[in-house]
Amino acid sequence: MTKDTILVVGASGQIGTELVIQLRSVYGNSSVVASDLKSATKEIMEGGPFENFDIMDESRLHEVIKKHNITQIYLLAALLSATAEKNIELGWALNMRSLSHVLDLARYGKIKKIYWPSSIAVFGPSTPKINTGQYTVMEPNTVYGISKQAGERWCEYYHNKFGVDVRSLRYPGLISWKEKPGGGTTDYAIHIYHEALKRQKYECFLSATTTLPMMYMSDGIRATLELMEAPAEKIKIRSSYNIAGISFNPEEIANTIKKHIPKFEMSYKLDHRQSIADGWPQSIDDHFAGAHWGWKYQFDLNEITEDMIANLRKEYN
Ligand code: NAD
Ligand code: AKB
Repeated sequence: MTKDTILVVGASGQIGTELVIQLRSVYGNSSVVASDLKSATKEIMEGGPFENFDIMDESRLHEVIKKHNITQIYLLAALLSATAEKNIELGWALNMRSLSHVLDLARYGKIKKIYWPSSIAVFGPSTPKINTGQYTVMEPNTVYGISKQAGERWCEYYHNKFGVDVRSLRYPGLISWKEKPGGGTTDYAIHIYHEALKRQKYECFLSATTTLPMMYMSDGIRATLELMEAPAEKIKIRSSYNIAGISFNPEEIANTIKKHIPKFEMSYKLDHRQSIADGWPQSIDDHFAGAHWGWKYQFDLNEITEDMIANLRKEYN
């Protein structure tokens, strides 16, 4: 059996920064090639191979695949919801073209397996908001959501038509402290911890009662590895799996922070991200992920707050 070599595209971002480290600890440092347009953390740059390239450049992608004998790709490069709304052409081009390059590599036998993340942004204002199901109305109203929904269709198509082993999760908003978030609507739930520690106050761009599905990064990374390591016959959904963690609104997260920083004050100044959030579900039904490959989240809101504050305190002290 040949050893797998993994390429992570978008390794310098919020998820890539943690995913590369976890993949290297499982598969070995030299078997995980990190790549991005910009440099990554010192730990990633010095801990194993790194390739600086633009995923839109298909010939460079082919060069990197050949150079490192890549067998699997984790494709993380994308414009997220808020950023993509500000540059819809780039949002669509990057999110779609990168996926189509990678799917074609697998179609023509150059790589064996793909991970590509989708998002709760595939749902839209007409989707039922509570316990949103795997199969439901999906009419996204952002360029990001449209690109994720189209991407899901392409993944399923390439699997059914060409036998491509592509796997995907509809991540909720991911909360983490190692890298700043990349321009999403759920980013407030990370900024709030930084501001609470730096200034004991935070001005939130979503309303106090905007409930969204969220998850701690360590759960998100574990879900990704569990999905990718599951036997192929267990992966019965080849568009993208709903996965759930917890749901909360800005007022609720602020209350957990006040337990650690009693002086913390929250104020609200809504911006364009409110209308994106208004189109998304409040909670997710992930029973297919549980039944097919055993998914269950671990971190609740109090545990997330405790861990975020403990780690960020070290940074700000
Ligand atoms: P991020 O913005 O933090 O990171 C994306 C990385 O891609 C950046 O380091 C960026 O430099 C790189 N990149 C951008 N354009 C590139 C290009 N042309 N070539 C190579 N690299 C390029 O994003 P993230 O939060 O780490 O998200 C990763 C993936 O997960 C995305 O597809 C996103 O839609 C999805 N996702 C994230 C979340 C979340 O809460 N973070 C939730 C749902 C889905
Ligand atoms: C965003 O807010 O854009 C992302 C996501 C939920 O896809 N965090």
